[in-house]
Amino acid sequence: MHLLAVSLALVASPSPAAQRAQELWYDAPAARWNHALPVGNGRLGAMVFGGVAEERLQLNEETLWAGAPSDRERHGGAQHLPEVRRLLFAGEVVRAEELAQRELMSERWVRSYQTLGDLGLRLEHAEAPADYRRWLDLDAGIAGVRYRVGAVTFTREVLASAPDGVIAVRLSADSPGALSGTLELSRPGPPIEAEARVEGDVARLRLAGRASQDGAHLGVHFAATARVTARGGALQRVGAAGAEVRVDGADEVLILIGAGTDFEGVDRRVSLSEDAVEAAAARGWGALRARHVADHRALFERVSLELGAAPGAHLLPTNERLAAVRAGATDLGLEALYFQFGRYLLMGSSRPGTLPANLQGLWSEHLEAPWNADYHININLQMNYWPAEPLNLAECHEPLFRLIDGIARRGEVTARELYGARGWVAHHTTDAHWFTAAIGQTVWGLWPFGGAWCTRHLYEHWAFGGDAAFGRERAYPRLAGAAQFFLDYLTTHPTTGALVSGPSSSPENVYVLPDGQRADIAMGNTMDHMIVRDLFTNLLELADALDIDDPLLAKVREALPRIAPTRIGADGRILEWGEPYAEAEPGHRHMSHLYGLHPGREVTPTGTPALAAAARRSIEGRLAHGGGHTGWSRAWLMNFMARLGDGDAAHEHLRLLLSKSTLPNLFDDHPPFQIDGNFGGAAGIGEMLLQSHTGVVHVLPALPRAWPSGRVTGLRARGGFEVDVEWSEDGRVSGAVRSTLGGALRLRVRNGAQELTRATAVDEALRFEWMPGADQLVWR
Ligand code: FUC
Repeated sequence: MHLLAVSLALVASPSPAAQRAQELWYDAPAARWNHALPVGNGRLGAMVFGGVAEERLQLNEETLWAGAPSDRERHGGAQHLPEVRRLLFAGEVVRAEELAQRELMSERWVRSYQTLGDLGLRLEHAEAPADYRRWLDLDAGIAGVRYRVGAVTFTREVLASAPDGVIAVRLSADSPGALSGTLELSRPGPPIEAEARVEGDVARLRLAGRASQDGAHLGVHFAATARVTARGGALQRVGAAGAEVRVDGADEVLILIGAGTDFEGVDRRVSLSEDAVEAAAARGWGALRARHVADHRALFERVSLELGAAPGAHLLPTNERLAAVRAGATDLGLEALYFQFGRYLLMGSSRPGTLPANLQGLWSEHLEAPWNADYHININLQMNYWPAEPLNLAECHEPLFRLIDGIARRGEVTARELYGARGWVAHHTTDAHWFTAAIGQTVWGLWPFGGAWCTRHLYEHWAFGGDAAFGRERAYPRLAGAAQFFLDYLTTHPTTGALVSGPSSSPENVYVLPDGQRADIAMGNTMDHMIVRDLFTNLLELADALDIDDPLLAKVREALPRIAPTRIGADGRILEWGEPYAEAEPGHRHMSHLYGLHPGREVTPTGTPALAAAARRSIEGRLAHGGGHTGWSRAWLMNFMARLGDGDAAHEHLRLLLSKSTLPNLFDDHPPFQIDGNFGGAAGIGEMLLQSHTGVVHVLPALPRAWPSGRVTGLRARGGFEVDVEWSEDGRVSGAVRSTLGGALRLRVRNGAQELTRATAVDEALRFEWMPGADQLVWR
């Protein structure tokens, strides 16, 4: 809902130029995967290369994982826990670490998420192409290619339809009979079955096999179908293995691709490949396209952002705009495009009923992806979902809740076996089978806070949308189970008497002991406590609001103030560990001890100014030593700076994200490609425009000087509010807040001293205006 445009008509609806601005485009085919353009429907994805003589669509199906669920728990590991803790409290850190490594850790065996394969097209053209253009229209959700050969213009459109469950590719030409070439489905790696059949005027290419890695670990069975029709032309089976299809003299070619697996023991190979493409074919291209665009726009157009792009900026190819930013330019149009691209990617990789967006969303050409393209839950997966609520894609959050249900179930075993605790726990990473054991090295693996961090997403979904049934039935039990674990797990510090965590690492950093030895696990790390306080606070808030009566709550209330507080070191920075150890890597990419600033909410400039100042010094310390070198780390810095109210610093990190950590197709570069930075970057722009984590709807809390004027519609704030804002060079800010739940609205604008409070009714829209000179905030 665009309040400004629709209900209040303060400004005109987006201009055609603004609509064209929602496009990535290039004047040459993708030379590499990182130049290709993604389409996705949450379950199926394709990377479109846009070649002229040879087109490649690299395909994915999100459940195509090698490996199977297996029991990797360290059964009985809990008996060693007291000794590891005793050694750590006694300062015998190295011995503690050896014992923990030997007795608590499971082998690192995770298997990879894998590519489905490629659709290859070889097209016959007599001459070299001219007027080439390929694009990704974020607003329609369609990738396209257009070029001219001689007098004939060829057009290609590719979409991944959520309502129809297929990828559709349509080739056309403006002259009859101009399309000739061959098509093939293939897959790298182990042998697979590939076949082609032609029946009448329909060809069907089929690919089937089983995911494997290192031979021994067998994963899901998969099947893919590409159904090909060629209007006006002829189809025949060709190729050495008879697995290719040849098209001759067609006016138009339509390819419908479906794929499924037997993930979680449910065999959906036929239904999601063969049946899905036949059903889509019965609709025809026109209806498929229209249904896709309507479904896509219903989500995408909830939010618009204009930052006053230079006129004509969109006339330059996206890679050239990126190169200009790398050379020092600021491109406001590209910043807005990056924001919307983040929303587009979430829609494409995470829809209700699907698996969550993994480290690559769902776009991966590998058989062994970097970090297996798994679900790292020591920041990466959570970052993927930072934009979901504020950027108005709440339903795209749902797959994460499915993951939480999975790890909560398996995490009960880990809680019992590794810690002798009730409730549930998950460590630093998981996969599509939801394992929760501590795997690999202690420096990353011995960190039992991944699940608790995930639960803040359940809390946020409730806080933004106010769905009481969700709060009661889905959020509360998960938060309560995690809280139960920590009530059992936290231990009393022998000298301070405070409740502390441990043994655990501060992800994934190493500290230096006074004698020069290095270690990673400790008792009482700052992030651990911030996460547990966050969990306890969220749980109590949820229970209060929903009138939940549970004996657990009294214990949580009693434990909360006993958790060791955050400490500031002699150098003014927040201590990362319980003791003032030196970091082995002072520019480390993780800034775990700042969790309370973001995504948590216990550190705020107004509520805890000393901690906020110490957080800033901690950030400066990391940056002075090369911090922010991974894409996701840079994106996190944007969010921190926005929470500190420093729009210029946040914007500088956005510029650095674009110039140092962004690939030609705007994918985030860890390096290599990892999607978290895209989502964290989009969320960071959101945090610059609107915040609500303190209970106040704070409009433009971190507006940089680089954005003197602009307009945003459809952002969401906690408490069920939707906000439209417009600001101009003279400093005036005006906008509207719509309440979806009714209830009290507290409103603040920029750095204004005033806060307005008003009771709202459901669906009531309130207009406001702020004048900077007079620092006056009024309802209009
Ligand atoms: C965390 C990070 C790495 C990488 C990996 C997938 O472990 O420390 O940088 O992003 O996740």
